[in-house]
Amino acid sequence: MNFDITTDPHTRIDILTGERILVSPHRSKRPWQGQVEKNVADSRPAYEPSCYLCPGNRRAEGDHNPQYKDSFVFVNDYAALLDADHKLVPNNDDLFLATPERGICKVVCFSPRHDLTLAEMDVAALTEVVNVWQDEFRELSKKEWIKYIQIFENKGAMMGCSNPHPHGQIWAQSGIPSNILTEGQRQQDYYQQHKQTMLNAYLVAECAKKERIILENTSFVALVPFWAKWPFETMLISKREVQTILDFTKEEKQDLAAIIGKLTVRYDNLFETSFPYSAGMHQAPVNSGNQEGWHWHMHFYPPLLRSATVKKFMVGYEMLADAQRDITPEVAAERLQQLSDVHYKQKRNE
Ligand code: H2U
Ligand code: ZN
Repeated sequence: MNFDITTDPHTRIDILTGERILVSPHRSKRPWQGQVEKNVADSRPAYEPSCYLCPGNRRAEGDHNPQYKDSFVFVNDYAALLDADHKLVPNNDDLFLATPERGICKVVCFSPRHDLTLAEMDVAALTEVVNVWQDEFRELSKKEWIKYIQIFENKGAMMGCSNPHPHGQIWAQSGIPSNILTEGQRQQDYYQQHKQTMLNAYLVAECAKKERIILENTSFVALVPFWAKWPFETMLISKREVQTILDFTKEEKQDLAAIIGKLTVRYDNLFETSFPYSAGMHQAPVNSGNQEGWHWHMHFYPPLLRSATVKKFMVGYEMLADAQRDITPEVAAERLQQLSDVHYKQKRNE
C-alpha cells in the first residue's frame, strides 16, 4: 500500500527545532462537521476602574499609569528577571548546574482601550505597537549584557493571561534560551550549506505550493507550518532575510501591523470568540556576534481545537514523547483560508 500523507499516520519534523510531530489524519478525515459553539458577545467597558493597565489607574504595587494615548510600557512590577549583576561563581559540578540570570521584564499596553484586542485595533494603532516593539528592542539591545530579547503576547484566560486589557510582554536577558539556541544552530547549519536562510527556502517552496498560506502582503507571509503542533498554529515569516525587528523599514512595519491585524481577525472569526493564543517573535540573539542564517519569524500558538471552549491538551503521550495532532496542518490552513477578513463583531453590527 502506498503511503498517503492526507490519511495515514506519520511523523513530521519541525525544521527549526528538529522536533518530531505525530500526525494522525485518519482520526479526523472529514474537513469539518462538528458544531461551532458561538460565544455570547463579551462586553467590556472602554475604561475599567479596577484594571491595573488602564490609563490613570493605580497598579498593584502603587505606581500610577499615565493618561497614555497610544501604547504604554512599564517595567513589570513582578518581573521574573531582575537587573542585578550577580557574580558568576565558578561551578565545576556536573550534576547540579546553575548560572545567574540577569534581565529586564516589561509590560506593553497595546492600547488605552480596555475593550480592544489586536484583532479589533486599526492598522494605524497596530503600527504604533510595532514601533514600540522596535524602540524597546533598540534600547534594550544597547545594553551589552543583554543577549536575547523575547517579545510576546499571552492572550486569554485559557493561556493564563491575568487581565483582558490588550497587552504583551518583553523579557530581555543575559542568557540565550534553549529554544533560540536550537533554532539558531539549525538555521546556521542550513545557511552554511545552502547560502540562503532556511526560512527563505521554505517560504519560496510554500509560496509555490500555496497549500498552507493564509495571508500574504508585500513584506510578510502568514502560513500554517508543515510541522505545526497546535491545531491552528501559524507563523509569520518576513519575505526579506532580516534577523531582527531593527531591520524593518517603515513599510515593513506597516505590513507587519496589517498582517497581524488580519491574522488575529481570522482567528477571532474561526469560532466567533476572542481567540486565545501565545504569540511571539523569534529574533536573532543580540550582542552575541554573527548570527548567520537567522531569519525573523513570529509563532502563534493557539490552544483551541474545536470550538470557543474545547481546547487541545498537550498531555500524556505529548508530555512524555512527541506532540500529536489529528486535524492535519493542511485542513487547518484550509479552514483559516476560508474565513472573512471582517471581524465577526463588526459584521454583527452592520
Ligand atoms: P499576563 O500577560 O500574563 O497577564 O501578565 C501581565 C503582567 O502584568 C504580569 O507579568 C504584571 C504581572 O506581573 N503586573 C504588573 O506589572 N503590575 C501590576 O500592577 C499587575 C500585573
Ligand atoms: Zn484596562
